[in-house]
Amino acid sequence: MTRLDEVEISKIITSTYHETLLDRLASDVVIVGGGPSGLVAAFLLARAGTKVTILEKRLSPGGGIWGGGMGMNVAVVQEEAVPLLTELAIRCRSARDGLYAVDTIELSAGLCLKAVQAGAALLNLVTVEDLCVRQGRVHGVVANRSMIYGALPVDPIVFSGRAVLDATGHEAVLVQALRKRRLPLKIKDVTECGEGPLDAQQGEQFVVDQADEVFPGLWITGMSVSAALGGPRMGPIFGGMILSGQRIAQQISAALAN
Ligand code: 48F
Repeated sequence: MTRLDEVEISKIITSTYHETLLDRLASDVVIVGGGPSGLVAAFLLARAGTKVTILEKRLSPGGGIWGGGMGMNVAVVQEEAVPLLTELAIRCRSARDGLYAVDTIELSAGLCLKAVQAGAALLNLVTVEDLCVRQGRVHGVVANRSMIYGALPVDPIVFSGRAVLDATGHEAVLVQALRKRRLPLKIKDVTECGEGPLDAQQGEQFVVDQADEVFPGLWITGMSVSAALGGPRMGPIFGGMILSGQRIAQQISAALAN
């Protein structure tokens, strides 16, 4: 067995982590939220050679996938999402009428694994609380350790990106940060209502069709789209999240290429 020195173990953790942190203070794309939509966007962008950093406030990324429906760890996806999941080696079992069952452990773990292996850096336990805006354009996010955020009077630090993606799910944290300042979004103002009542068919289409740039430098994907625009919620069906992440990756790639 290799001889162990506890301080050496701590040095490896500290130096490796800080090397990544230093490198990732400036990225091409900062993705806030490691749920299905953010992870899919991260995978596709990173695979295309884009420098992607995901900031996730919880210990475990995966967002709303893990619990499936009512804690039963099965996710349902539509057949349109199956080709991408198959490419990611995530198994989808045909159920009925164009619907497939996916083990949520395999889905969460698979999306995380593929995004990181494609080159995205995922920093967990980091809570994003605000945006940096200069000359009418988002150019970064303001973040703190999740354990510090809201608990201790300690200043945050900044992660910059040429593009920032709000993939924070039901909270649409970054869109709300702009709304609070009354900064002019390219979308209608729905500050009062947020998400609409559950309608799986409409909700799934909505998060794909409406995923877009909402302010110069800021894009939205997944449930953030519904939360930001007042679209319907959709319950435990995940194809829309996968396809929304795919759509926004294409948009961001095109924007960065210009
Ligand atoms: O909620 P989440 O899974 O968002 P999504 O990718 O997918 C939605 C579905 O899971 C589900 C659904 C399907 O029908 O309705 O809800 O749109 O993932 C959002 C991630 O963002 C993290 C949060 O912990 C979660 O992992 N997050 C939220 N706020 C912050 C954040 C924040 N301020 N800073 C960093 N991460």
